[in-house]
Amino acid sequence: MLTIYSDDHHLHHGAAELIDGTFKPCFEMPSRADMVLARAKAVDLGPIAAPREFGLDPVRRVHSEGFVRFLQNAWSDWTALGRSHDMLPMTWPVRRLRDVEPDTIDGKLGYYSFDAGAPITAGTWKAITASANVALTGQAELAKGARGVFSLCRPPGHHAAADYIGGYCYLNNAAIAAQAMLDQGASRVAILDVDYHHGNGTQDIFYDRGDVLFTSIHGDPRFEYPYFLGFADEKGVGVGDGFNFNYPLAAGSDWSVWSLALAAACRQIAAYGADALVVSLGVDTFKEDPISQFKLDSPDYTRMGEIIGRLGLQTLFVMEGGYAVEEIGINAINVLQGFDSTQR
Ligand code: OKP
Ligand code: ZN
Repeated sequence: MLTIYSDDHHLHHGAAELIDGTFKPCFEMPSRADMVLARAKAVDLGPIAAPREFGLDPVRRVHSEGFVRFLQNAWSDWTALGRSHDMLPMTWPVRRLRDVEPDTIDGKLGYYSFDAGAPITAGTWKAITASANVALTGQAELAKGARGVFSLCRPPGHHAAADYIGGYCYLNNAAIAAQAMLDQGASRVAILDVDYHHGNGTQDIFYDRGDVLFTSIHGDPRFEYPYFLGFADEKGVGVGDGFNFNYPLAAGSDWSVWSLALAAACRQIAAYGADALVVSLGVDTFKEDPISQFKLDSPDYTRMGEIIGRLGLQTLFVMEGGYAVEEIGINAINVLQGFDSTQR
């Protein structure tokens, strides 16, 4: 399988995230992508190519104009105040507060985010646009006829919605790629989000649409981040009604439980009649993941890839989470090797 990768992800390296009421070094760190790349090379997964530049038009197909402007200008607005440390928000427009974009960067930072888990640094804009280009280049290679492509995105994207960042995510790489497929002629695209956390951003972007089916298997929001989306009764609205499926699972879920949800999700994807599939590939479902509570083991990821491969769809894998850095490469690449093993 072809891997798309850019070294520009190194430009994004947050110092700390607010977690459990305290600042801790960011779990989402550059070595994650380095480990996945190293494993792809070690097992000779296939060629590795740099992304092409797609500009901001495909990004604006998914994200709002004001949000993209905010991200593009954020660091210069911040440093203009004499600050050189990472940006983090601290005030959010929750229930009954006004929906008005503030003039100042501190106000904008809260307006365009939903948590303090996504620091903006000097290199963040360059890294997130490179990450989107990695997804778009993978999509372009798929359009040329590849059966499967791996977009080794970092930073991840599935918590980012049309107009907010959060949970280590800025631009929604999977959503941008899915929209590009539609813009180039696909009628129906399915997104399967296997990251441990619910893909609230992706769900939100496509919630009122019937041309994208979104399905996600994740820690039940009753106990797990992002807490405020990802329940089983979220089915879509309007023409999108019936095109959203969530599988919230209990803490401690292992492959025997997780694979039942995957089988159900795959039945829905098959019934949908998608032209292509985007997989939000998080491997934070791993038993040793430091911030997660599922119990998948490394061989389970191979099985996951085989089951996805048996759908017989052109598939773009977009890297999302996974914080057990030692094993992230093994687990992510196992999925891709499992997928490739179903190719004839
Ligand atoms: C990003 B992705 C848990 C705090 C969680 C944010 C997690 C973001 C995960 N106590 N903080 O979906 O892997
Ligand atoms: Zn995750």
